[in-house]
Amino acid sequence: MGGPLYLQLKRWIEDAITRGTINPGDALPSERDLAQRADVSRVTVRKAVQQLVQDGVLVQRHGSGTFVASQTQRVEQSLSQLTSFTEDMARRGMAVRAEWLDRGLYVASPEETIILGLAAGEQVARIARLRLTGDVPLAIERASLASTILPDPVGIGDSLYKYLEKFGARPIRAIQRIRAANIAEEDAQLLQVAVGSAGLHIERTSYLATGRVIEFTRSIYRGDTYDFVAELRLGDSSKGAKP
Ligand code: 16G
Repeated sequence: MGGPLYLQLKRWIEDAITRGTINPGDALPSERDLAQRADVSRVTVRKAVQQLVQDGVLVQRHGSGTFVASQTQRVEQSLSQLTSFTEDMARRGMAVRAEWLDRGLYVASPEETIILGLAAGEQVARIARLRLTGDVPLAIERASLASTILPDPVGIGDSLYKYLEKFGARPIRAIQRIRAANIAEEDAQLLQVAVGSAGLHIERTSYLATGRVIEFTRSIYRGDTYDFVAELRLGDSSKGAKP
């Protein structure tokens, strides 16, 4: 094999994972061990490992070492049910967690003011989360809600919908718009995918029974982990047609 040493080592580690010599979840041998086995310097090992972490092949956990990333299972989400991320994952028996990227009260943007039906100058609660199952990041969700509904964005706990439910403010209807997107640099890093990878950009506007908009969320989902599934039925215009 040719090319710089760290790239050769990187390929060697990738091959070991493909062959099953080391498996998802396994700890990578120590830097010193790898350097000895491959007869390269520790700097070379570090460089190869850094690249593999960037590519999402390896994950580093502070204090416990470097591991082979879990293989991403594709997740199917129905497009006809208004469910929360936590519920979707619980139904599949998958452990779910969130890493907070932002939560706080801000002066609403003109777009938020219009969509959420706020008064001019009113504050908005913004929550941004990286959603993961185990170590695998699936999506980034950035939600805006009226500050009257969510005066304390820090207090929501694990699930936004569970929190809203407590106050009788869980949405009962939503409009969701989905389009293809190439994942930009900052988001790609959070989602552990290469910059420009395929993703799904989703906007959800959710409503209360009264018709009031309760949530406006922009999300970016990894294209390699999510399938959105819709059930289609024969429309009204065909009523009366013979089966
Ligand atoms: C879903 C929704 C998101 C909502 C979240 C609440 C999509 C594309 N997005 O992920 O709009 O805010 O669920 O989840 O489905 P939580 O109750 O677990 O916080």
